[in-house]
Amino acid sequence: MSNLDEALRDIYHEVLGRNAGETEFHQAVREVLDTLGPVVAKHPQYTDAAVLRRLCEPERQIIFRVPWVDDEGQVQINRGFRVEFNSALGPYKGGLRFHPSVNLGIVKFLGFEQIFKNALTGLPIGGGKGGSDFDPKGRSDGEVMRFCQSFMTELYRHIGEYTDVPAGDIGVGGREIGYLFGQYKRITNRYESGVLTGKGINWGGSQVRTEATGYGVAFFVDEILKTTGDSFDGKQVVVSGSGNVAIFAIEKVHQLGGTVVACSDSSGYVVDSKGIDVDLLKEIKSVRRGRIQDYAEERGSDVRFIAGQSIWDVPCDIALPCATQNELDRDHALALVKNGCRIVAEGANMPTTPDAVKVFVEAGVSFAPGKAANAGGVATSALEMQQNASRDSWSFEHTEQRLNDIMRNIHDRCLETADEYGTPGNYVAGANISAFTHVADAVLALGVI
Ligand code: NDP
Ligand code: 2IT
Repeated sequence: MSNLDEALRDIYHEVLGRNAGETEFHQAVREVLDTLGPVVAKHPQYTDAAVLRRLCEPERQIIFRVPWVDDEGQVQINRGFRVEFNSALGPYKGGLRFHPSVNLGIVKFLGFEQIFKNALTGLPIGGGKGGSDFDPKGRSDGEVMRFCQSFMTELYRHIGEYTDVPAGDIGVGGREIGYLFGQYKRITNRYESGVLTGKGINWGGSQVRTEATGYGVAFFVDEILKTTGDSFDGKQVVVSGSGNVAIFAIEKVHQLGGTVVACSDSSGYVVDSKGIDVDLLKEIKSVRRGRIQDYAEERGSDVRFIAGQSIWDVPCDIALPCATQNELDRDHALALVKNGCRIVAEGANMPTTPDAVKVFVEAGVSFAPGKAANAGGVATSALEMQQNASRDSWSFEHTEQRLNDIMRNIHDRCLETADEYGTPGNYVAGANISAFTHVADAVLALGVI
């Protein structure tokens, strides 16, 4: 417990008491509260109207049974979640995660982060998140479809283009969004495109949504580099994960002149000093749904696969954690700093533990938190909603330009806010304060609801 002001400490204890055992949610709240002291001191109206306490309590939490039949004819039971956290700025917006580790605390940490991330985009979207403890790994297309249909058979009554708009996250990509949208359309008899984002290009999706999170992370890092007149040229980059976010972060880093020398999945990592071959990676991970070890085997002899070890031991100038929460701890941070890493930007949500963030800040490493650096995905989802609402579709170039502008604006707003509140260069404080004041003013304006 560092320097939490008394009022903020009370809120934190209320969150701990009310949400026992939800450690990731506690961590996400704590990280925001830790930076808000100067804001609540300057603006007593936020405390008077209990804005923070309201932001820490979801507007609605839905938990439901998801029964489905596997390929052997066995009945399987999973648990589904949708946490509709805050709708002061717009309909609840945030992804669905299908992973065996999903529980209420995980969904709440993600939903809480999403409120602030979505506020930073400047677009009219509230915060929410959902998912299931369903594990898609090793499941057939038919099993995934039946699971998605059962999941939507309950979820459909809670969502809508003006209510709550889910999208993908870990384990949920284009295939799953297709099955979910199909079932929603069938149950409601409405072609309500704006009810889900991440749709296919020929049935209501947006150009660049697939690429957006990873591209956005690379654009954000490019802005950090530009603050010192630097660029990606000649930079060695390490990216953890090899899913949607990681793949497109790697692609854009290469386009901007950097070299990604390592990436990973939950079984280990590969080192490819010539630079990761993104086309091969896409083929193995997205098309064949294979393992990162296959990459090493197919790419050739100078590529090593290292099982079960930390990717953060690989020397780099820039580290982009793009896999999952708490994947980068204090020891990993110390190793990165020792090896000369100068920039860390979170493609994943909360991948860096609080102790690791401290190591980076003390070492003068530029550290960009996920709610700023990975906001490009949800921002492009909001652009998809705009296109759906106007029954229009934009070109790749136009949409990518919008994404680039949004990421630059978020970057600049973080730095300006950090300056204004006396923590120059601190992207964590800048992101939290800027997002909080934006959403808090809307919460105040709407009264006690
Ligand atoms: P994917 O399912 O496409 O990929 C996830 C990647 O992370 C895989 O390489 C996976 O390895 C690895 N991974 C997942 N869980 C673990 C774990 N417990 N331990 C180690 N590795 C793990 O998901 P995304 O790329 O979409 O999401 C990655 C991160 O980015 C998540 O934190 C997500 O919340 C965040 N994010 C995603 C956005 C999006 O638009 N998709 C937007 C903003 C943030 P394996 O295959 O072995 O499981
Ligand atoms: O964490 C995230 O921002 C996402 N998974 C994307 C959410 C969205 O609605 O596009």
